[in-house]
This record gives sequence, structure tokens and C-alpha cells, in this order.
Amino acid sequence: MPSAPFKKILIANRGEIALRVICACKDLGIPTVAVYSEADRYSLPVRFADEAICIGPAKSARSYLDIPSIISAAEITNAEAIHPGYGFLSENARFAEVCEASDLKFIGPRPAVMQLTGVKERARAMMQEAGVPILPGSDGVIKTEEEALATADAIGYPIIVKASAGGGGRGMRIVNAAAELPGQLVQAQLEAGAAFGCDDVYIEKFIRGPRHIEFQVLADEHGNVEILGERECSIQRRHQKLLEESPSTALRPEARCRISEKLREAMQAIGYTNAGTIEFLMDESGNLYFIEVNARIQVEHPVTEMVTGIDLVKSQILIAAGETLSAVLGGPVRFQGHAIECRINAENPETFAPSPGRITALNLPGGIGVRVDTAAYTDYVIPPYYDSLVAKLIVRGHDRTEAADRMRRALDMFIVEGIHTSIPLHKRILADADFRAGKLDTNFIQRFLPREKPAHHTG
Ligand code: MV4
Repeated sequence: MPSAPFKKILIANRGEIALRVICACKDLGIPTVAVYSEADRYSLPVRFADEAICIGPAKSARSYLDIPSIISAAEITNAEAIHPGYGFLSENARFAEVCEASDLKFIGPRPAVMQLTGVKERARAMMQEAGVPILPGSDGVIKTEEEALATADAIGYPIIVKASAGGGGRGMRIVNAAAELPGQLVQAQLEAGAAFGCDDVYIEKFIRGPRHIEFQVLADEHGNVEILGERECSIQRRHQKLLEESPSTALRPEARCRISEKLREAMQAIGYTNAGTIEFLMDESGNLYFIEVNARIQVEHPVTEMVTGIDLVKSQILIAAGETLSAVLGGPVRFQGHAIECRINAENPETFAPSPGRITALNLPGGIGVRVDTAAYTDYVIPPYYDSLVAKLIVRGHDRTEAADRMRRALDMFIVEGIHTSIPLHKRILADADFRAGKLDTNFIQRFLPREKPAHHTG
């Protein structure tokens, strides 16, 4: 048995993903440090990590986003590496930089690469350079109304103005005609400036009701890159994914191979390392267009784990320790069966408002092909300060039908009392004829939200 890749890992996160990282560390024989806010004192990551350090009050800005507190915790405990999870500091290039400067290995891409992927129109240009299809759009940042009008004229309406520093749907404006463009451009710039401290925007052709399909990347620190298939993430509400699956019913093997090979070359060209996700939109004709890179492990990573049998978090740690991809993967990547994930959120089923509070009763489903990633337990109190994800229910089947049937069984046996959850919504989705037929797009969820106005930006 070779020695552990790191002497100790600090997990700069909370909830189910902190616990997920602890599991990977335990499997690798690596001691862990949990950091927690005052609101998370009675959390499972605190209980199951080897050490736990309180880093501040409930508000994220003063705990999970507080770089000096986290670095201090790592230094006090002699941690050798930091896993950032998703959200919080996971895509903060400056945090990655401070880690390296403090002699702590950041488990993620290099800071310079995170800086590049964080600037959307630069990532776009880089992908185009590498031969990955992108949408018609501006050549970099749009500065003036004249530039905007000329670009939009050339590509044709509708177009979308996006914040260069955006992501997750923030700072986007759809423009249907030239008359609206000057106003929307200024609005987008103001919104971007306020939200991200940078008012750079760029323009793309707007695709109505696309599918959202993303590819999982693993890359080592020796120039080797593998693409681990795709995830279909079209079922979203307000840019929050609700249900993800792999493979996508819309992707033919030939298209999967072609895009994967292009992505492999592109990721190699930018020197991408560790885990990452490349997001695409698919139009009605089945064409894929790159939109953005997520330089982190994602919430929905278990879907890929279930069809490949590869532990992505363990892979991240081994890659960060300098292992080669072939040693990490131990052979060719094989895809088997179909996986579906339902995000169980603590939210009001009608208003989707967060529903924090005490879980008075909890039954987690199990059995063959069922996995639950959660940090919840009976009597756990969901704090109001963070996102509303309480559990991820992931199932695997030999094919999509078996996976969907298994998901319905598991949802029926998933009991959460004391708070409202998205379980009833998931039951309705799984029973839907279009869902069963694999007929999905980003407008799919609208039909399940009769009290909601359609989101203005989906057209
Ligand atoms: C788009 C688009 C249509 N055309 N870009 C939303 C989040 C961000 N990652 C990109 N987004 C979109 N970009 C062009 N050129 C539609 C969306 C979009 C969307 C994308 C994926 C999943 C759900 C969505 C919901 C609304 C809008």
C-alpha cells in the first residue's frame, strides 16, 4: 500500500459536499479537517472529520468565504491541501493563489487557468481557437452601442448580452430587436458591474429553449486529459438544476466522440488540470455550442460516478498529489447503464421559497442502485443562511427506464418530515410522458409551475 497522497486535507465547505470529500479522504486513508460556521456546529462534517475548527459566524462572508480564517485553520492544523467543494471559494482564483503562496495544495485547477475560465468571452475565444463549436457572437468584449448594433445585425436577432464575469444566469439580457439593444446593453453593463465589479459584456446568438448538456473533464498535471461523458441538465428552474442524468437521450455516440476529442485537445491546450465541466447548449437540430467552463467539482458529479464507476473526488485528490491520469483511472473509461439524480431541496413546493427548520423524521431510501448524498439526519436543523440542498438522490439502472422506475420507488420511500421539500415535484416530473420519452429542454419545467410566469429570458 503506497503512502497517503496527502498528510491531511482541510475541507473549505459545508453540508453534503463536505461530507462527500470526507468520504473520499477516508477511502484514501487521509486525515481531514472540517471548518465550520457557528450555524454548523452540530453538522455531520464536524462529527466525521478528524478535526474541526470554527472559522466564524453564520454569514458566509465571515466564515466559508473568509480566506484568512480558512488559511489560518489550515496552518494551525498542519493541513497539506485544501478541497474547496463547490460554490463558496471553489472558483476563486485569488483563493487558489493564496493557498499556493501559503504552501497549501489547492485541489483544483491552477490559479491562472481559473482566471481564464472565469472570463467567459476569453474562454469562448480559447474554445473557438481549439475548434470547439461556439455560438455566433461578438469578438470579445462589447464596449459601445455601435459595436453592439453592428454585431447583432451581423448575427441576427434574437441575441443575448452576457456578463463576462457572469455564470449561473446572472447578468444576462435577451434582445429581440435593434430598438431594445441600447437600453438592454446599458442594463446588462450596470447589472454586471454591481454583481461582479466588472461591467464587461459580450454578445451571443440567443437559442430558444435549448437543452443544457455538460461534459465532465479530468486532467492530470502531466498533460493528460480524459472526457468522462456528459450530463443532461435541462431540467432547471431559475438556473438551479433540479434533475440531472447521464447519458443524454439527445446525444448520438458519434457526436459524443467528436466533441469529446475536441474538448480533450482544448483542455490540453490551456493546461487545464483536475476536475472540470464544460457546458454546452444544444439547439433543436442537435447542434452543440460551448457556453462556459466550470472549474470545480459540481453538485451533479455523482451521475457521472454512477455510469463510469469512477470516484471523481478521489480522482481530484490523487491528481492534486501528482498522480497520472492512467494511474488514477486504472484503465479505459467504460460507460454502463443510466443514472439520474434528483436534488432534494428544502423549499416550499408552491413558492419555491426556502423552507429551513428542523427535520423531525427522515427515512433515506436504499436498495440496489440507489445512492443518497446528504448531511441531514433526524432532528437536524437546516439553517437559513445557505443554499437549500438537503440531499441528492441518485439512482442507476441498466437503461433509462429502469433508472426512472427505480427513482420513483426511491422517491416514494424518501420521507422528510418537519420541512417542505422538492420530493413531490420530482414525483410529478418522473411520471411525466415527455420526461419518460426523453423530450427535454430548458423550458420543460414551466409546465410544472402553473402559478409561475415563464422566465422572461427563456423566450
Ligand atoms: C444562453 C441561452 C440561450 N442562448 N445563451 C443560462 C445560464 C448560463 N450558464 C447560460 N444560460 C443560457 N445561455 C445563449 N446564447 C439560454 C440560457 C439559459 C439556460 C441555459 C441552460 C439551462 C437553463 C437555462 C435557462 C434559461 C436560460
